[in-house]
Formats: sequence, structure tokens, C-alpha cells
Amino acid sequence: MAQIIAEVSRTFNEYLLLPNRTRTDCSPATVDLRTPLVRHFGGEVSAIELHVPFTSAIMQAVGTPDLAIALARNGGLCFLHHNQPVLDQAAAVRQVKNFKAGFVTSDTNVRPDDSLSLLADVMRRTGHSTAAVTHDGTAAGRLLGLVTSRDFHPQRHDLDGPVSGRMTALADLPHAGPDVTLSEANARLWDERLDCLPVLDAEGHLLHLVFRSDYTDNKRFPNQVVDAAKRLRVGAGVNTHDYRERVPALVEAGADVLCLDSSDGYSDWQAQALTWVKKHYPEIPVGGGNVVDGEAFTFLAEAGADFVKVGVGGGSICITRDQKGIGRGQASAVLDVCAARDAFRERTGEYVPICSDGGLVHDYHVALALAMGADFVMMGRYFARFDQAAGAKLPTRDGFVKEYWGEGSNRARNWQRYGQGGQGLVFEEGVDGYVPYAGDLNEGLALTIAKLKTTMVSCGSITLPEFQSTARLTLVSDQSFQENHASVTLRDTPPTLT
Ligand code: RVP
Repeated sequence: MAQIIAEVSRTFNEYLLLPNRTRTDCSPATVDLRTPLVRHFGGEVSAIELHVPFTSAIMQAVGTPDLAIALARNGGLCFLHHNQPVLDQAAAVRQVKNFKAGFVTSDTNVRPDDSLSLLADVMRRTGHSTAAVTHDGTAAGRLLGLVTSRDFHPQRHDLDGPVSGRMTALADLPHAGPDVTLSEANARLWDERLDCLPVLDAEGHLLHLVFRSDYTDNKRFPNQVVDAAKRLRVGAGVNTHDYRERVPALVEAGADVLCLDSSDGYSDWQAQALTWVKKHYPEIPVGGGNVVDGEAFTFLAEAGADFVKVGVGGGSICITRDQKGIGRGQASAVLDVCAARDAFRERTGEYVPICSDGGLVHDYHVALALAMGADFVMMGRYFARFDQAAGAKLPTRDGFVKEYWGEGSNRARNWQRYGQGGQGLVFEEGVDGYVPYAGDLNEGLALTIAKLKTTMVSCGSITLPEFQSTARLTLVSDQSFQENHASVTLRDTPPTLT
């Protein structure tokens, strides 16, 4: 007969934090959100630390190089998805690793014989007013000159004429060589009163542009997560099917960490893949999951997982529970797995971080997941709402939305994530829909971080380990849950609708 687990499966909405005494040294300015990403010996520092406990979901609708750059600059990490050809995923990783703050890869490029009207079209499309003129019209072509929107006027110049007639030719253009540092480039922008400094390789091919308007940009992100060479860190998803081809390409491209991503990670396939990665690429950390109980955590930790992802069926686009009757309330899953993580540390001396993945609906759910013991969270819906995410931004009657679809939906058809017998995706485990558009990641994430810090301050904590060891949680009844929300007629709600 089946074993019945006596404990009810609970989710984040069923809990609240009690305030603890707030000491005078507790303030949002003193809260430190650093957290370990990968396995390490207790008492030591993890080889990769996040500066804020946020990672983005391994999903087509979410991860892009732009999102990875923005998230790493804010202290978190993006896992670029593997539901794409190996070469495309490796190219995306390379794009993030090649990003140099202040050094921009030109996206507005023309050839010298292109017409001014074509140049105007390109500028309209990219929204940028400085174009590189290269021999082949690409961002890496031999630089012949620069042309800006100030160099031509539709009423004064023949738009059928060539770009070369209005550009500033390379001979008259201050430029720098490949070894220039950002501070040297910035100094030249000011000393020589330039708006833009092209950086060229030894053969004269364009590498980057440095703009005066980006001067302060670097100072905006004191929390960046970077590797030893000061390049932004980025993660990459892998599956248990093509890892023998995918992992080498991702490592070669410079991925900092991998994650085996499956809707059910408690499997021999996952243990075999972990063993293979550890044998062939011992230097690259690799996480495993997803799991929902301590037994499965211990299985993956013993197989070598460097972190373990928790969550089955709680994702906002996920219908696995409806379709297969499999899953567990996310709060119960996190609590159970974290207890197993602590027991594993007691037994082996090794700390294997836990990621709470999916089902975080409100910002305060992040605080609950962390208080329950998660080391970091992974979110899909949350990040899908931002400009930097992959889904298209679409207008509706009430404003803008972004597309967001599950990896188990017909749109993504990520059959490798869903063990349906190796015959492709037989039935959907995810839906395809929309989320409200939320603008720029930099602003949205700052707000969520601000809320997390003030929650921790109320709980009398200034570090995540302190928060986890001192947090007091209470279960809420349905009735008391109603009190979470405002109970007046809101000023912006038309009275007829109440
Ligand atoms: P959410 O943040 O609630 O949108 O959940 C995102 C998580 O949902 C992902 O990280 C993944 O674990 C899971 N997911 C992704 N696709 C699907 C699906 O189609 N069922 N589920």
C-alpha cells in the first residue's frame, strides 16, 4: 500500500514572518544579501557567490544575453536555456562573457556605399544616432568612418547619396587600439571632447565603441557578479539527453556554472549526467533538480550536484499537477529539502546550496523561501515581465503585456525536460500566455531587493544566514489571509465596480 505523508503540502501563501527585535545596526543599508551558489565545505566561502539571491528561470521566454547581463550587473545570475541548438546557446553565453561595461558592440552599422535613407532607416530601427561605417556593414568589419544623425538632414542632403559623402573618415577620427582600458578611453572622451571613441584591433577591424553618454554607467552597478577576469558571470541549462555535446560547447564558450534542468530530477539519468560532467569537466560546477523532498536531494547531492533546485508543479505556467498528479506545495518542499541539506552537511561537512524554483507570486514570497532555508530563488514569471526578457511586448486595451510560455507548452516543446518516454512531448505540461509588462529589470529588481531588505530588518537580520537561523514563521488561516490585503474601496477603483 502507498505511503501517505502525514504532513499537508503547503505553499508560501500559508505563511507569514513574525517580526523579531530590530537592533540599531539593522537597516537596509547594512543588509548583506550575499549567498553561496555552489557546494563548499562548511565554514568556507563558496567558489561562486551571488550578491543578491536571484536567478532567472531556464526558459525560452525568459533568458537572453541582455537579461543575463542586466541580472549579473545587479548581483544575480541568469541561466541561459538549452531549448535551442548547442551552437546558439554557446553563442549566447559568449555574448555575455564578451560584454565589457562601457565597451559597446555597435548595433548600428552601414557600408560606405549605402544610401543616407538606408542609414536613416537603420537608425530608426535601433534607436541609436551614431553608426559605424565598415567595409562590409557589420559590427566587426574594417572601420572606415563614423556617421551620426547630426551629419545629415533630409531637407538639406540628397538621401539617395552615399553615406561616405557625410561620414567622418577614419583618418580624421580619434580611435584607440585593442588594449585600451575603460578608464583610458573615458579620459580620452573628456580630454579630446569626443562623444564616441571607436576601439579597433591591429588590422583596423571594429571591436567596440565607447560613448561619453555611458560614462557613469559602470558606477551604477557596484554589486556585479564577475569572474576572476572581471567578466560577468553566466549560467547555462543542460538536459540529460545531449549533455555530451552541449557541455563541452558551453564550457568552451565560458559558462561559469551549469544546471541540469528537469521537471523531475530524481532519476538515474540525472545521476549519470552529473557523474559524466564531474569526470570530464571537474572544474565546472553543475546543479541538479528539480526535487521536492529530502530523499531526492540526498540522491543528487551524493551524485555530485553542486546545488539542488526545488520545485515541481508550482510554476505559474505549470500544469504538471493537473496533468500528472505530481508535485508538492513549494513551502513544504523547501522546508523538507533544506532539512536534508543540513543533515548532509552534518554528515559530510559539505554545504550544498538550495534553490527555490517557481511559484513565487508576490515579492514577499522570496523572503519566505529564504527564511525557510533556500539559499537563492529562481523565477520565471517575475523576469519574463521585463524589457530584457525574450517574450514579445504587446499592446492591449489596458496597457502592455509580455508573452510568457512554459517549457512544457506546445510552443516550447522542450520534451527533454519532461520524461514522457522519449517520444517527444505527448501532452502539454505548461501553458502559453501573457504577464503584465514591468519595464526595465534594473528598476524592478531594485524595488524587490528593497522590500527583501526591509523584511529582513523587521526580522532583526542583516545577513541571509542570520535571517535563516532566526526567522519565525506562522501559519495563516484563510480568514487571517484576507487581512493581508487592503479592505477599503481603493481611490482608483470606480465605485460602480465595488
Ligand atoms: P514561475 O517563476 O512561477 O513562473 O515558475 C518558473 C519555473 O516553472 C521554472 O523555473 C521551471 O522550474 C518551471 N517551469 C517551466 N516551464 C514549465 C512548464 O511548462 N510546466 N514549468
